Amino acid sequence: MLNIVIFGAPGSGKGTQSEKLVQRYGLHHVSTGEILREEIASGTDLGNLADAYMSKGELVPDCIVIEMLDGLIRKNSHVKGFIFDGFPRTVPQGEALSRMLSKHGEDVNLVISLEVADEELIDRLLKRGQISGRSDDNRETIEARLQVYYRQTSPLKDFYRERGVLREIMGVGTIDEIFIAIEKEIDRLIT
Ligand code: B4P
Repeated sequence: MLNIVIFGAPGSGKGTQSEKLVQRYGLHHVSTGEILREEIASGTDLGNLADAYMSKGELVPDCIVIEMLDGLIRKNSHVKGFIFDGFPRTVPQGEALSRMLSKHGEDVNLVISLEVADEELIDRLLKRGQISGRSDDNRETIEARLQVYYRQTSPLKDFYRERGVLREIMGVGTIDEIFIAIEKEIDRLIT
């Protein structure tokens, strides 16, 4: 199995690059943000709970997201590998992911961290908000999400650096240029 984490601040291009990676490598895409938004749209109990956090730019509690992922990995243990997009977002989530994968004799093979300056992130998300109507793409919530990223999510970079799997990639440029840089890292690993 090839298990890749696409990591980065909100708006760094995780979702955008993940879609291209799925097409290129045939991996199973797991976007916790997408799953949670679908739950919200369907009005499930999980969706209502998640909405209370997401609309404020906060993270949904670890125990909820980890349980969600555990079921998903178990159900898809036959796939070629996973692209984890937006998961893990905290160190406990990172530890849980390794535990869950180890049950299948696997671990995270590569973490691609997309590096983008805050002003560019804010700009992208404000633009997306105008088209997508996403409730968390407004200035106040974007700023809260960035703070949450630096406080709760960015410590994962050291977590993965210590494990020797972190690769930092400049997330600025055209979508295709960034994709080529990611592809190089993956191809180095699998060839
Ligand atoms: P996510 O759905 O993961 O969303 P994101 O971080 O905002 O977006 P992403 O980085 O994927 O940006 P994109 O490619 O779309 O999370 C949303 C919320 O869900 C979180 O805040 C949290 O509340 C909750 N959540 C999710 N996972 C969780 C977890 N594990 N634990 C707890 N809570 C969780 O790109 C953004 C924009 O930039 C797009 O419009 C795109 O077109 C544009 N863009 C991309 N690449 C570009 C480039 N190279 N140049 C110019 N623009 C570009």
